[in-house]
Amino acid sequence: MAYSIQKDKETLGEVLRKMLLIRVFEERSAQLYGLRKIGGFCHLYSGQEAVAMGTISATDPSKDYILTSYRDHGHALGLGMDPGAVMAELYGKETGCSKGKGGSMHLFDVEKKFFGGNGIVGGQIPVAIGTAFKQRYLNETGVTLCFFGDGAIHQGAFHESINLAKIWQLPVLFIVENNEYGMGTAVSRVSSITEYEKKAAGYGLPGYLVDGMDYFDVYTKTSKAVERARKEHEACIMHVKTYRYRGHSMSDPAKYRSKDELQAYKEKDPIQQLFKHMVKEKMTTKKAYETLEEEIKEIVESAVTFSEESNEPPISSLYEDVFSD
Ligand SMILES: Cc1ncc(C[n+]2csc(CCOP(=O)(O)OP(=O)(O)O)c2C)c(N)n1
Ligand SMILES: [Mg+2]
Repeated sequence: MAYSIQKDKETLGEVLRKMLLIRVFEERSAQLYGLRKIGGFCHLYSGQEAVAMGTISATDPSKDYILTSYRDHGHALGLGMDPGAVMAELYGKETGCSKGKGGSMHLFDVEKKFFGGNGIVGGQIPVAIGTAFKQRYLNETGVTLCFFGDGAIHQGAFHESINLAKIWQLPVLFIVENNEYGMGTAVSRVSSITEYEKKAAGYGLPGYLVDGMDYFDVYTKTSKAVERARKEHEACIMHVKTYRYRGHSMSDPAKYRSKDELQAYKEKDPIQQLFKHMVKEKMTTKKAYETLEEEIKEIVESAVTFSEESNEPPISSLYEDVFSD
C-alpha cells in the first residue's frame, strides 16, 4: 500500500515475518561463524531490522535500486533474496548469490535491483550516484536508496556525492544507519555534530530524523522521501537512529559499551514493538508468533543444509566474472 501507514494484517504479517527471518538468520550465522563454517568478515544486522524493512516496504521493487555497506544481510533478506543463496554465499559456496566469491560483505542480486554489499566504508555512495544518474538520465521514475553507517558520513565520497545529487537533481535517499558506533568508536567522539539530519541543510536538501527501532516511523518517513525523490527529483538525508545488538563484526567482544546500554535498546526491540502493535490491533497472537518462529527456524535450517551440501567454486572459475563482457 503506497504512502500511508500500512495497516492491513497481510502486509504487516509479511513485514514481521521478514524481520524475524533476518534476526533468526543472523543469530544462526553467529553460531556458524563460531563453528568456522563461515569465514572472513561477517557483520550482523540484529537490532537494525526495522530500518531495512521500514525502508524497503516503502519502495517499488519493479524500479527502485538499493545499495548498502558490508552489513548487508538484512537488506538482502528484506528484498526477498533466497535465504539459501545468501547463506551459501556466507559459506563461500558456488550456489551463493555471488557464486561464493564475495562472501558476507558482497551480496548482490540484479533481479532484485540490489547492487551490494560493499566492503569499503562509503564505497557504495558514489555508486548510488551512478544508479540515480541513470534513472534521471533515462527519465525513469525509479529512485535509489543508499544505506551507509554513521562512520561513512565522514568520508569525502559522501560529500562529493551529495553535492552532485543536489546539482544534478538525482532521486537518491541517503540513509544513515546510525547504530552509535563505527567499529568501537562512539559517534560523539568522531562527529562534529551527531544530528546528521542537519547536514542536509549544507547542501540545500531536506533532512529527516527517524526512529530506527520503530518500523512505522521508518516506513512513514521513507514513503514521503521516496515520493519527493520520484516526483520532484529531490534527494535527502535520512538520519535513522538504530542499534546493533552484536559486536561490529564477529571478532569484536564489544567492550566499549555497557550491558545497560545494550539492554535499554533491547527494551525497544523493533520486532517486539511491531508484534505488540499487531497483538493490540488483533492482527496476531502469541501462539501465531511462536508458530511463525518455528517456521522461520526451519527455513534457516534448510538454508544451512543447502549451504553444507553445496560445492565450493571450482578453481577453473577463478577468473570468471571478474570483468564484465
Ligand atoms: C575506507 C575504509 N576505511 C576503513 C575501513 C575499516 N572499517 C570497516 S567497518 C568500519 C567502521 C564503519 O562504521 P559505520 O560506518 O558506522 O558502519 P557500521 O559498521 O556501524 O554499520 C571501518 C573503519 C574500511 N572497510 N574501509
Ligand atoms: Mg555505525
